[in-house]
Amino acid sequence: MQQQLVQLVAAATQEASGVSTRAEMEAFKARVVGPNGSLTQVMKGLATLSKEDRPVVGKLINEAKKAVEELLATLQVKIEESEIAGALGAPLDSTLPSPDAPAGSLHPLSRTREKILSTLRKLGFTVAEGPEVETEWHCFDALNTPADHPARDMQDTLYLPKSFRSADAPRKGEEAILLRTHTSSVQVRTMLSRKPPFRIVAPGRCFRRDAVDATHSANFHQVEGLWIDRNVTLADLRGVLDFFVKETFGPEAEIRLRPSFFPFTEPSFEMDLRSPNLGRLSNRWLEIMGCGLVDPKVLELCGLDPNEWSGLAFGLGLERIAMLVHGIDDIRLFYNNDTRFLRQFA
Ligand code: FA5
Repeated sequence: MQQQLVQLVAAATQEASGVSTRAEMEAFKARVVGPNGSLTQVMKGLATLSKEDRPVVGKLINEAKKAVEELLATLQVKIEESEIAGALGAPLDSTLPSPDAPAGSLHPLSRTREKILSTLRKLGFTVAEGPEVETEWHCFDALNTPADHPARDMQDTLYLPKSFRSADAPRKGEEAILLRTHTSSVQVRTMLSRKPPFRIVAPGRCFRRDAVDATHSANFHQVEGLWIDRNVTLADLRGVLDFFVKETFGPEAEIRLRPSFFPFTEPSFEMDLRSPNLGRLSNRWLEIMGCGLVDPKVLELCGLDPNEWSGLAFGLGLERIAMLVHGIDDIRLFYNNDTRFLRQFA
């Protein structure tokens, strides 16, 4: 019987090599494992064997059955592939992208960020980055923000446990570590690490303990601009901001610098924008960013001689710009990942 089984598997293997269609495979299957198939007949003979021979032959039958099942599985794959190739008119290429996956598109915040960066690149600004986990010194002290300034209050700043330290944070005593509240910390890092003159633009995430509403989020994005050179003036600031606003909101857009206060700029301004292209907000003055000339104290704290160097700086909220450009009235829509919202910007 062992000999019979070996021959049976050999014959089945030989026969399988000639099978090329689904109908031929079904017929082959019936001839071997169907009710009257060759292997089924051998299995029926098992009952006639002695009690001693049965386990030995049973094992051989199982092995033959397994070999036939493998032949059938291989045939199944071969036939499916040839059927697909027939339908496609070409061999199957499983590395091709699925036709069902629609192309994605940039998130409206990424799109707005790219537009802002490309506008500022035209004016010679290059992109700079800094850590989101920042030291208190980079976020506040170096920006002339004394320890009792409200911006450092535990109420609106997210401090991290003392045990947590960012990889490049200087290990100075007990200095507090926090999630940066603005991208102005990148100004400090750039002044400390680069030799002027330079113009940088720093996009990135910021974190504040602000109550979330239609215009505020605890995690939002800013874009910071810094230009350090000799004899940088308010005329340069106005020129940069006017160009930025016209590129972003159209050539009719106007700007207004309204005196304000930031500890790290002197003089400081809120920049307002007015444009006829803003739907229901058209022709109204809208506050969109803080700006000013870099305070000489900040230059000094960052190792630059204020008698030689001067600078301008500005910082805007990315969400605020994207909301104005697209007429979006709730900041939370940016973070919900609802594809019905996102698809409108594809
Ligand atoms: C600052 O953060 C200054 N560092 C900006 C600056 C840079 C001034 C350089 C001068 C020179 P302010 O706190 O106003 O300023 O924030 C700037 C912008 O960030 C705001 O106009 C607003 O659009 C955005 N912003 C602030 N807090 C939130 C928030 N919780 N959610 C969304 N956007 C916010």
